[in-house]
Amino acid sequence: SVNIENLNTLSGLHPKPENVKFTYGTAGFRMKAELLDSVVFRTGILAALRSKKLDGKVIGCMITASHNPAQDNGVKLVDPMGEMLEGSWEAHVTALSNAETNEQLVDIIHSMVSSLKIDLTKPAKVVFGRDTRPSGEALAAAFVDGLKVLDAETTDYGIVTTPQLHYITRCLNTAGTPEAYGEPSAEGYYKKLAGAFKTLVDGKTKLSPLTLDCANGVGAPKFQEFVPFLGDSISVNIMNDDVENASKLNLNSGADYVKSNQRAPVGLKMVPQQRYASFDGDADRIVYYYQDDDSTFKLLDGDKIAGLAAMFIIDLVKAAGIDSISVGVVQTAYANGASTQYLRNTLNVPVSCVPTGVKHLHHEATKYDVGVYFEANGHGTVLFSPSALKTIHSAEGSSPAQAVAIRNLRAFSDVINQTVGDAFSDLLFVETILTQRQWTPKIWDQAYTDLPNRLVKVVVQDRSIFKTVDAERKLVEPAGLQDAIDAIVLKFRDGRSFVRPSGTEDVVRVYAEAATRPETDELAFRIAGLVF
Ligand code: 16G
Repeated sequence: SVNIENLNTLSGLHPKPENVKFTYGTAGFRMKAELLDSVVFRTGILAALRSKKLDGKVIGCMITASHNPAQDNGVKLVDPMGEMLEGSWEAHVTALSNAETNEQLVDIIHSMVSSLKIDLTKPAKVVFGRDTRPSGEALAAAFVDGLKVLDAETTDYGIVTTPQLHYITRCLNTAGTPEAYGEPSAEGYYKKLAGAFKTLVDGKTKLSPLTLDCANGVGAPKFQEFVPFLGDSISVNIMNDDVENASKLNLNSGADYVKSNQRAPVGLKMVPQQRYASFDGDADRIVYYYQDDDSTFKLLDGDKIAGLAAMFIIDLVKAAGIDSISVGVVQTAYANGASTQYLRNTLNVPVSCVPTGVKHLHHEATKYDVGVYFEANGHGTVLFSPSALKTIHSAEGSSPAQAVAIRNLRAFSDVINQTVGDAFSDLLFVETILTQRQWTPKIWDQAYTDLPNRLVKVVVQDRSIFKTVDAERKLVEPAGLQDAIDAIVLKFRDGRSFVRPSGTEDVVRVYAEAATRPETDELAFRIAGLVF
C-alpha cells in the first residue's frame, strides 16, 4: 500500500487552498497559477497511478495554460500513445484535487487502487514539460513531489511545446516496436518533421517568406531551434518572440486573439497578399491570414486548413492509385456552414460533427482511414489509421507519377503530428500544399466564402442548467428554449445558431451565422436575448 508517512510529509508541502473547487475540464486544470500548487502535486500522484495501471507505460504531463494570460497556468496529462488522458480518469483526478485532508487523499487513492485494480508494485514512469510561464518551474517541482509519493521514475523535458511533449510520450512508449514513432527528444522531433518537409518541397519553387506571430510564447524559442533543421527549405520571419517579458505572453497576439478579433496581432503591419500565421501560447494551434488588395483582413482558420488538407489528400490518394483509402473530416458546431457545404458538396467527403474539445475530434477521426480534424479556432491535425499507413507503405505504383504520389503520401504522414494538433506540423503541411500548388493565400481562400458569423458570450447565473445534445447543436434544457431559438432562426436566410455552456469559462456561448453581416448580428443578438 501507499507509504502514508511519506505522503503526509509531501502533501504537507502542498496544502490545498480553502474554498476552491477544482475541475479537470476539456483542457486539464487551468486557472490562476497561485491556486495550482496542490493540484499539480496531486496530478503527479494520479499520473503515477495511471502509469502503474498501464503496466509501467509512460504517462506525459504538460504544464501550460495555452492561450490564457501570463498569470494563469494549468496542467494536463497525456496517455501513452500521445492522446489526452482517458475520459473516465478525469473524474479521479478531479476527486484527488478536491480532497480536503490528507486522510481523504489517502482514502481516494486506496479506493482507486481497489476499484481500478491497480497493482502498486508495478513501476511508474512519467515525463513532463512546461511552457515559458514564470510559474512553471515551481509547479514542475510540485509535480515531482507528487511522483515521489509512488516512487515514479521521471524525466524532465524542460521547456517544450505541448505537441512536443505528446510526441515524446508516444516515442517512448513505441520505441523498439513496429509502431516506433521517432526519437524521444525535441531534436528527434525536429529531424522527423524537417526531413519529411524537405522531401515534400524538394525541387519546387520556394514561396515568399511567411511571417509567424509566436504570441511571445514557447513557440518562439522552439521554432528558432527548429529553423536550422529546416535549412533553406522555407523562410520564416518570426515575430512576437519576447519570452523574457512574461507579461507579453498572448497579449494582443497569437491564434486566439487573431481568430476572435479578426485582426492582425500587435506589432504587425500587413502587406497585401503576403502570408501570415499565428501560434497560440503553447503552439498547439495555428491560424493563417492575409490582407486583400482592398485592405480587408482575411482569416484562414481551422476550417480553411481542414478544407485545404482534405482537398490535397484526396488528390494525392487518387494520384497514387490507392483510392481504396477513404478520407473523412471531423468538425464541431463552430465550423462555418460554408466549409461544411464545401467539404460535402465539392470535395464529396463525409463530415462528422462532434462536441467541442480536441479529444472528441481526435476520437472521431480515428474512424476514418485518413481523418482530418480541425476546430475553427485552429486546433487540429490529420490521423492516418494503421491500415492506411500499411497500404501507403506497401504500395509501389505502376508509373513514375504514382511512385511520386506514394512518396509524397508517406512524407505527408510523417510531417503530420499524429498525436495531437500541432502548430509546427500544421504549418509545415500547409506550406507543403501551398508550395506544391504554388498557391497564394488568396487562391487557397477561394475554395469557399465564409458565411458571416458572430460569437457572443452571455454571463448567466448558472450555466449548468444548459444541457445540449446532437454535438451541442441543440438544447434539451431549459425546456422550450430550443423551440424559441428554432422559431427565430427560421426567419433568417442561411440562418444557423446554437447555444452551449462553455467548458472553460463561466459563460454561455451563442453562435450565429446568416447570409449577410447585418442579419447575422441581428440573429446573434436575438438569440442572446433569449438566453439572458
Ligand atoms: C479547450 C479545448 C479547445 C476548445 C475550447 C473550448 C483542448 C486542448 N482545448 O481550450 O479545443 O475549443 O476548450 O472552450 O481540447 P469553451 O468550452 O470555453 O468554448
